[in-house]
Amino acid sequence: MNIPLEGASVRSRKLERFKCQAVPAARVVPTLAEDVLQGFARRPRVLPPKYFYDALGSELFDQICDTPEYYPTRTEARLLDQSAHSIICQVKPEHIIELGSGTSRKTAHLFEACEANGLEPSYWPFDVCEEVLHAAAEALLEAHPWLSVQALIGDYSAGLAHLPQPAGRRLFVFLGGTIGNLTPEESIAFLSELRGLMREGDAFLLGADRTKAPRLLQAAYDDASGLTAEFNRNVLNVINRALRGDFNPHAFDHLALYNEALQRIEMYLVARHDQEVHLMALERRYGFLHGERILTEISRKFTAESLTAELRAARLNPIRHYQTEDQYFSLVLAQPS
Ligand code: SAH
Ligand code: AVI
Repeated sequence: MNIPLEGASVRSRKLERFKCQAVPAARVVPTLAEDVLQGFARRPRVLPPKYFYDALGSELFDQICDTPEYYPTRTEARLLDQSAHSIICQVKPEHIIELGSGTSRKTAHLFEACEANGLEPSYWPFDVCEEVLHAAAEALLEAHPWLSVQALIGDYSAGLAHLPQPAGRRLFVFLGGTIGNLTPEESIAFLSELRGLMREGDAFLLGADRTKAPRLLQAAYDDASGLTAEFNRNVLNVINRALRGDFNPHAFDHLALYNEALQRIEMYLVARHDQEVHLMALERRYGFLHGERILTEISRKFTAESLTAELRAARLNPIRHYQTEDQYFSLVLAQPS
């Protein structure tokens, strides 16, 4: 097989268009050790979802996006494809800043609309997972020869105040329905903080998953190929590595339930039998009873009204609401009110 080798000059031109920096925390957030200590003191035990995303977790999430059951990615991609031109023409961004950008696969629709409208914004993907930022940048630099990528590594729960503030009109983007992984309180605090950074002319594009038949939601979070289960269990590998632990991920079952009252998916790891886990770095042993659950993620689902209300609570004014015909997914373009 002939694999074309990339010329040194092509490679160096790509590198000139790529920068990567860490975003310092704007406030102190618990370390992984503190999150485990606090989360395991609660009942049910709980872990923050940001720990899913080591290199393997990001890769597993990317594979989940292609499963037949996980409708959000392809639905949002279709919606972005249909609405990107309208969004870009309204905002005319000089910078696109994406929070929790992951592989940036869907963001490509925005870049294509920029290209078609003679705009060349710079792209600032912000993610907690360094590996996914590098992989995303590599693909984007290849696909868009005009694009410069300023990757930002950091944890948005530690605040946004130290995000770089490039001059010019900015489109902030938060896709995938990741807003639903925050509690309502966390979400309003996060959106308010973002609102505080926004200047006249800036805009915010939010992707959010909608309420729908519980069986569709549950299937999306429990795919037949078992990828979501592997993604869920992987958080135990992350803890083992960070805290010299001896969790056996296979001693836990994956469980995804739709909580209708709270309009959210709840993802749990359920102990398959009584067991004790040693976290050496914490000098602690934790007992898990057969059937005991660890809450690893919530994924809230919105109505058009609850989504608008959440944005308004953060003083963000929705100016356009794009939704698929089946109302499976929403994209809302908002401006500071
Ligand atoms: N936006 C992409 C990826 C969604 S997956 C999409 O729509 O497909 C969620 C992404 O958010 C992951 O890449 C994860 O690493 C990132 N993430 C999760 N918690 C984060 C945090 N606290 N700070 C920064 N990034 C975070
Ligand atoms: C990143 N986030 C929006 C995903 C979701 O749907 O809540 C994470 C995920 N968890 C299980 N599958 C996907």
